[in-house]
Amino acid sequence: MEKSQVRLHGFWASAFVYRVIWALKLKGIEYEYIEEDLSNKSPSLLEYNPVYEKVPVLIHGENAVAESVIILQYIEETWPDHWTALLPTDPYERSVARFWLDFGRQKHDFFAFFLSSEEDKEETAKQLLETLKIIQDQALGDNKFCGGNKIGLVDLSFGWLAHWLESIQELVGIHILTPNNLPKLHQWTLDFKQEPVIKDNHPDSKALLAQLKRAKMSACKRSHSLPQQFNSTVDLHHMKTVAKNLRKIQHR
Ligand SMILES: N[C@@H](CCC(=O)N[C@@H](CS)C(=O)NCC(=O)O)C(=O)O
Repeated sequence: MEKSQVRLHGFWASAFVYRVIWALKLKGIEYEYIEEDLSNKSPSLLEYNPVYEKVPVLIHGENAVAESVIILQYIEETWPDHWTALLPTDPYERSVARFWLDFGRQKHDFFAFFLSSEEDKEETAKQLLETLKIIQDQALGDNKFCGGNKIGLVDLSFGWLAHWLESIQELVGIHILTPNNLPKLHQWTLDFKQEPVIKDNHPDSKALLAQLKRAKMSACKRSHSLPQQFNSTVDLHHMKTVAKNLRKIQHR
């Protein structure tokens, strides 16, 4: 396979981008990585993802694929037998994996926790804990990984729990994903981080923490009322607005 056939537009601190990097590396797919300056996006990124204008975008030959979870499935379907399978072959088990991929897309407690203020951080932490319990009890169960004994697309999609949540917990000052609160999910993060491809490919934790701090401060400066929107009845519209504002200022 020609290296130039596969290209990935990304950003170094993005958990969405890392999902794709991990999938490509686990599959042994060679690719060219293009780092984007998100405050000054390349014409190619705007051309390849004109609707959302976000990374990651995967270019395969003449085709551009956007949205991390869709890219993950594209990779699996394009190279099903390359090195390792990342989705079950059984249609029902595959549908279960897709359910969890979709679940991750629908949940926004992570952003609420990240952007929480002193006043509402306990409440957002509680909400996030509920979501993590569902992931632990229903998606992971008694398995080592969500896909059974080996890592799969669902694990990759929850990869933000491993490095990003650690930094965010430090930033907010509340630790949710502890061995006491979530013993199995905590063990999952340790196992996940031990996988060679994950171990070798993640953002530097200090740089990530600094980046997240900058992003949160800018978001809060931009809108005084912002953190108050994340109360127990977090509303998706607000979340989307906040996430959009956050992304705009994130890379200044
Ligand atoms: N739902 C998208 C989210 C991607 C996303 O939010 N990417 C951010 C970087 S972490 C981005 O490109 N932001 C630039 C912008 O919104 O202008 C996915 O799963 O790929």
